[in-house]
Amino acid sequence: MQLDPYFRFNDVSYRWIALDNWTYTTTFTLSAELSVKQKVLLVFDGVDTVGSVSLNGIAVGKTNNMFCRHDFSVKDLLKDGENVLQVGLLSPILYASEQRKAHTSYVVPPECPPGVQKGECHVNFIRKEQSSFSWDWGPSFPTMGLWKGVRLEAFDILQLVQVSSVPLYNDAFSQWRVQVELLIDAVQTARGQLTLSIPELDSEQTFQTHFNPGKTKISLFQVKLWWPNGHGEQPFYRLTIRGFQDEFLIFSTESKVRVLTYIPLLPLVCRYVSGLFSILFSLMPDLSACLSCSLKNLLQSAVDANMNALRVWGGGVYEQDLFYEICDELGIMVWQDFMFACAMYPTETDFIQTVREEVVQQVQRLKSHPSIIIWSGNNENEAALATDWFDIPASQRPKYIRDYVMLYVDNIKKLVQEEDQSRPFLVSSPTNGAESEQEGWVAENPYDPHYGDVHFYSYILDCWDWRTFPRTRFASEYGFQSWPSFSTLQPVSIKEDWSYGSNFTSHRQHHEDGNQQMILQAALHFHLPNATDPLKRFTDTLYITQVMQAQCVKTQTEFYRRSRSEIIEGKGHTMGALYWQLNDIWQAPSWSSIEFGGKWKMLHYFAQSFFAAVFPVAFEEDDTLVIYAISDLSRDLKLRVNVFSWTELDPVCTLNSSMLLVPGASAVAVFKQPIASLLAGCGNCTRLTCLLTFQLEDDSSQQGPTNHHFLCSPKDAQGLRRPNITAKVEEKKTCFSVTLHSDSVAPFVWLDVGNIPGRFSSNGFLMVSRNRTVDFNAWRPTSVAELTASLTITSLRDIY
Ligand code: BMA
Repeated sequence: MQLDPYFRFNDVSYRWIALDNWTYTTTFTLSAELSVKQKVLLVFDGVDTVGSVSLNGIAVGKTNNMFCRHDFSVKDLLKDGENVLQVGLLSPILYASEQRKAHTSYVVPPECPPGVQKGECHVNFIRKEQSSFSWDWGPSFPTMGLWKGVRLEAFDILQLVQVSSVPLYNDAFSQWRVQVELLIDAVQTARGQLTLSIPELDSEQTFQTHFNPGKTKISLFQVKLWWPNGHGEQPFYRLTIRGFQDEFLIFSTESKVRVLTYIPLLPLVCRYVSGLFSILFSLMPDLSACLSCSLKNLLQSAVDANMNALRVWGGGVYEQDLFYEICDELGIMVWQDFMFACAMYPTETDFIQTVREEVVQQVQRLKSHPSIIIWSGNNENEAALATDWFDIPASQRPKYIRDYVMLYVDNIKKLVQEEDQSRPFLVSSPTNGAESEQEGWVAENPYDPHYGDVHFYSYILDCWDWRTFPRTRFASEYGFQSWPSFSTLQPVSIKEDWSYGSNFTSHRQHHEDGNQQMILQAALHFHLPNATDPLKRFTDTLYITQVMQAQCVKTQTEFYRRSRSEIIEGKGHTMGALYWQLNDIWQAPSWSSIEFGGKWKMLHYFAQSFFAAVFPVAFEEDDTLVIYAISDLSRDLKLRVNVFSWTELDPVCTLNSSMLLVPGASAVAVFKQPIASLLAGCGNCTRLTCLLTFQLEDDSSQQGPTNHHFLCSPKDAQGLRRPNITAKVEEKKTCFSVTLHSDSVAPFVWLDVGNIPGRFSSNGFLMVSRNRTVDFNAWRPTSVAELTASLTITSLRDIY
């Protein structure tokens, strides 16, 4: 049997692990240096989840919240020589179920996840990553263990537990200033002196102070602002803090300070937010070969696809420090949820108490990161109540609403605002914001496009029809599933799994009817694969799901981006589009645009274009073709439209618009023509025989990517032929190039080099030229021979 937990059906085979209790034991010898210190703390940065800690056989404390850091004072329990540390961990499944049983007064739904998820019940009763009991894109792996660092910390007088800094705007001086906060643990109160310096600013400030246990706040330093990706720089300063007592240095620490530009997101958003959600980065961090490189790679992939925002979603975990550090550096704005998702939660004192501890600790840990632009209380819990996901009897509704307000408003919101005045707090997502508040925090319809943010999913309606999408103020979730590529699935499957109807294929699908929905959506516009070779048919099917997903999310995102500057029937000014979801935690179908392992799906390549700073989008309204120029920059732009026939690689005709000023941060119509008149002026073109490409230009060159518009579904296209694309791989200085030659117009040209990790400069494109060269950046050493042998090229006409 393969031991890999991700192999085939091992998620179910390994269920016993989380049904058992486990004990971690280690021994260590106390160093002479530590043994003489006045205070010694045993620190756990994270215990997952329900644990009892003992040292040398004596109980030192308990844990029941994986999001909390714990420290236990252990000076008196330590021995010279060998010490034995034990952490006993209870099964999270059994613990959750016990908690549920003890909660007899009323039900806290949902009791269990839908059957298709093959998950565990009552996850809302345990402060643990909510998706670890399964989700609609993830397996049930209720992990247990010490998921972060464990160490001894020792000191004589005091130690700094946390240094944080937040920006505050000083109205009197019209300046941004940094407020530095020190969290101190002290054996006793001590008088001393504190020196804070930022060498880059040539600035040093010294204070006489009392080092008390708890918080010390200091406001100082005028600094430069941090801007999101695409809008400016991400400068930082090195802040040195030194504490002295009687001239002796008692501590010294250095941290990075960045000052967030205040970007009010809701209800007014002044800059467009484009990007997506990330789910938790890794299910089992230890299984990622190189955690920091894959994390960096993942976030760089987001930036390279022109995203400037990510949401750390409430069903996962508060990410590790490195995640936010990289976001700070790359200019990625983070929408940070608190870890509550798609459920009601208990409000007993113990539960609220541990949540309060979690919230304070996490805000203190994270608030220095300028990348975090907003806190949000939960994922979809307002919507769950408002639209009655859990069939709560009307008579009991007030009780659930009271609990909801108590948890997110009276506790979490209040605590966050005490800890951090520099950022807005949203109670839920989606929400109507101030309107929800007026309606008692649970709006009648939290999905109302007139207010706040909206989540919108529809798998049945035709995703090529923009009329089906809500013209929302902020599209904070939308998306479509697709399958990952064969090279991602192959290592965790065997031959008998490689068909769309196999047990494996249905086992990995955790969203009800998901596999069927993908095929039906694809069939609206494409011929489905019909190869007689079963493996080809399977890989072609994976391909068509990716084509469908990429095209659906493209259409929807284009609709949101072009809706930024207009209000129609009271709706519009869409100021953000965050699609669901960035990455995967196993090899399975999901809404992600990046596969498990980091390979870009076709959608991610599409995002590179549809999130570009300058981009043209086309749509039809009453048989009229309308093209908008979307631009984050103020530019004089003109439009060039090329009309191609499906059979020819040279344009049938070309149309040019005159130059028009497109103001920065706007979307404006630059072209409008009835399709009939457009086609009449263009050879023998009909909707079935021709298609359009179009691009924006300034006086000298093309601005932004080329886009295209199909005048019919590709399955109805007349003249679409097999393109017989050939490729030549060559080695260049820093990458490889792949030069393609095509016999005819080819939509959705997909290059795949199997399990050679890396990325193409562009992929999934429409080929309307005989030759095209793309680059391949490999993430490990490879060769022309290996790439040539691995390369497969698929385009739409190759699958039927
Ligand atoms: C959203 C998310 C997740 C879910 C996704 C797809 O609502 O918040 O709960 O995975 O939809 O169903």
